[in-house]
Amino acid sequence: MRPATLLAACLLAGLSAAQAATVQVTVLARDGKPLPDAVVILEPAAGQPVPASQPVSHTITQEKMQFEPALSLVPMGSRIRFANLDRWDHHVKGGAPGLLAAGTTAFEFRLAGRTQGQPTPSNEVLLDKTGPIQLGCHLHGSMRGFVYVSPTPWAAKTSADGVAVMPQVPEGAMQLRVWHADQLVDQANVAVQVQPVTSVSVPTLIQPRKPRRVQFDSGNQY
Ligand SMILES: [Cu+2]
Repeated sequence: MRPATLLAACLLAGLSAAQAATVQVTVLARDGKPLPDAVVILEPAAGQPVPASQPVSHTITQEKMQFEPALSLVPMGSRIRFANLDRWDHHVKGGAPGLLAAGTTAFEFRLAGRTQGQPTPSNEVLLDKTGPIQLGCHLHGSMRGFVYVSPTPWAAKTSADGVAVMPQVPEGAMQLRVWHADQLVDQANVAVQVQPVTSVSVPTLIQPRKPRRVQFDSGNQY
């Protein structure tokens, strides 16, 4: 092996070794206060290949006229089971946030109300496209929920104090994307150089519509 080739091989081996960092991101609302329930995603800046995430099976219930959890973050290829825990019917429709209100849906179905002693009415959806999905119900206009399908394994929701923590992020140049259900326009990506200890504060123009219930089904990681 020529020295140059050997050096290249060593560099590659070094890069592929676990040089992983923990990235902490604090997202701020327009008024400077911490922004909870924001989705934070890291993507390699130079378009390097992204390791495939392990898809998950996740359940969203309809209970007391609400989608629970109101915001789910799942990897690409995950399956979501919708289960109606109310005694009355719900409709479940999902689509891109801007298109759902206009009547374009990616999926929609009706779930009968639950009857005691019977299996919970449910239906499963495979998520094979990345990005945000808004959930709604034709029967109850106030029902609103969101699912974000992440294109990379480095994604997290911000907690009540606006902080998202992503472990096992490879070091190097990344693009940071922030998304929130109440954003009026897409946020500009932020360049982040991931180092062993990386802490970033991201101001945004997003102002949440109202204080939301803080709810986590399994922490702020999926
Ligand atoms: Cu409903």
